[in-house]
Amino acid sequence: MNNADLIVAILKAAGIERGFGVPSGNVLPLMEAMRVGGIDFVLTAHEGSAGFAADVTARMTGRPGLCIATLGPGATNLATGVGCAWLDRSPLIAITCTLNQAQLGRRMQMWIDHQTLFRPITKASFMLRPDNIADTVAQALGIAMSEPQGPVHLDLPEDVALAPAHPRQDLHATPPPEGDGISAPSPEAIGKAMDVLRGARHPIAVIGASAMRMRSPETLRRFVERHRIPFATTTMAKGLIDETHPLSLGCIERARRQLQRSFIQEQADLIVGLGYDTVEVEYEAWAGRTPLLHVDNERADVDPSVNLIHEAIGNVDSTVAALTALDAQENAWSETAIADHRERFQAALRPESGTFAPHHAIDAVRRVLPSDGVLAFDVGAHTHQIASQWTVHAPRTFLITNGWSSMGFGLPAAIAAKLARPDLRVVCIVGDGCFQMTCGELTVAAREKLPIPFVVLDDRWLSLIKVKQERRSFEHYGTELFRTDYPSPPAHYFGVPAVAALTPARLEAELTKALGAAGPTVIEAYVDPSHYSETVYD
Ligand SMILES: Cc1ncc(C[n+]2csc(CCOP(=O)(O)OP(=O)(O)O)c2C)c(N)n1
Ligand SMILES: [Mg+2]
Repeated sequence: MNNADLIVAILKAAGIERGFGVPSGNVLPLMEAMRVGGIDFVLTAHEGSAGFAADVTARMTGRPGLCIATLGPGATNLATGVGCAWLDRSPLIAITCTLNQAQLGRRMQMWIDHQTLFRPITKASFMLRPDNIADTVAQALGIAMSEPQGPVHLDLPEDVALAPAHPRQDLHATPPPEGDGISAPSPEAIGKAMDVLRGARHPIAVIGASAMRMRSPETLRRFVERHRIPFATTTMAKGLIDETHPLSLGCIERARRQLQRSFIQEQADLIVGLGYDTVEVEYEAWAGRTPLLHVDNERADVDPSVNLIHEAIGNVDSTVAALTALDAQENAWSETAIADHRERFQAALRPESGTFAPHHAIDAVRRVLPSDGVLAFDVGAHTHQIASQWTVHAPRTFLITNGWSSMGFGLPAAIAAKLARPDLRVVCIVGDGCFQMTCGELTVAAREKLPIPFVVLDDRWLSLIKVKQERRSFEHYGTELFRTDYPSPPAHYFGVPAVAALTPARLEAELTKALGAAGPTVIEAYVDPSHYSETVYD
């Protein structure tokens, strides 16, 4: 057994089933160990996608993701995906396979200092040495899985990978990571949170991205039902409670955000941030002067303008459970007021349009995808529209990055989700700008024979940036993707069939066909982005 075999055995014992990456000669010993040791190596077109795919694998499985790259440019490419796991708090192990130990630090082809590169975007970065493999890999897994979860980088020199494993290092030294290591808030902090809740007549709960990592997200539903508290979510937290729930207000800080802001600021007398991570959107953007009770495993990062009256910091599961155990609290909400607001919000997202609009396309996809189906999507004006418009029914069925918020997330996210959960239907929606950035990843879906429909919202613009130009009275400049119309997509991209959809009905028909196909399909929906100027960044 060499050290690469030992690393693979430890990762496998931690529940890792596959890793994503792009090889070089230096990576081959690790890849061979993966082949023999039973962790699949999934070749991606770009290392950034390998990072995104590893992040999403962790979200879908609850176990760390794995991504692999060569040194230098492989590492810098990988960093784009690792950064996603850093700001979105996903546990993963990123391995860069580098030169032999004696060559490190010299002026040599491709070499840069990986520890310096990865330090700002990981929880830790370690150099693997022949005598520290088992302990370091076990430590890396423990760090990645402990709260707040995140990526850990391992640098693996080629001679270390190939050296025989040290006889004193064995797998039994590496317990699989368990527990999030965060204790409940103090009884005083919980008691004060209860007092705050008791005093509210119009409380609103706003669920955020930390809550995605709760052991029992169903406690959230019990909490809002117990006290009859209307709830909204951030983009990433959608689906932790089924959004068809009568207490659901929808998503904040996305399309038609002003309607959500004014409802909260005018109607609520208390905001309860539940697992709220300000990385998605800072409280001061939408909370006004409404009193805020912050429940999370970390203190809130707030501007002094925020009326933060109490923080219950500690394990979110136990805090929410404790608040749920409190006697049911009366409040002054009427169900009609909540339902009316929800309807007004949803109607405003769908302005009249004589053309095929993004909101038509998004509704068409929702109609076809079953309620337990997974939507992976990308970053742009379409993200804002989808986040506000799409109804999510279950956790882990709505995959987006909103902390890192990087273009290029959608395709690898859909691929990783389908590989992790082949039993679920998976659809990907991407903007045309994002598609241009990452369309090479279609080959991964084709190679793995994944029946994923990739719906490209072909609007000829970097629409989000175009809308921002309009809001700031700048000219449209450098944001148009195509000047001329083109009548139909090519027959295929890298062998993946491509079809056009010019109407919602055609999109639904093509989607239904694509979900039953033997491999991926690209569906190019030619949409008119005009309504974004009204609905996005309002
Ligand atoms: C890696 C990266 N580069 C740039 C941006 C800034 N950005 C955000 S959205 C966007 C436009 C995306 O265009 P498209 O995919 O066509 O989506 P649309 O806005 O048209 O819906 C850009 C350039 C980003 N978030 N990530
Ligand atoms: Mg676009």
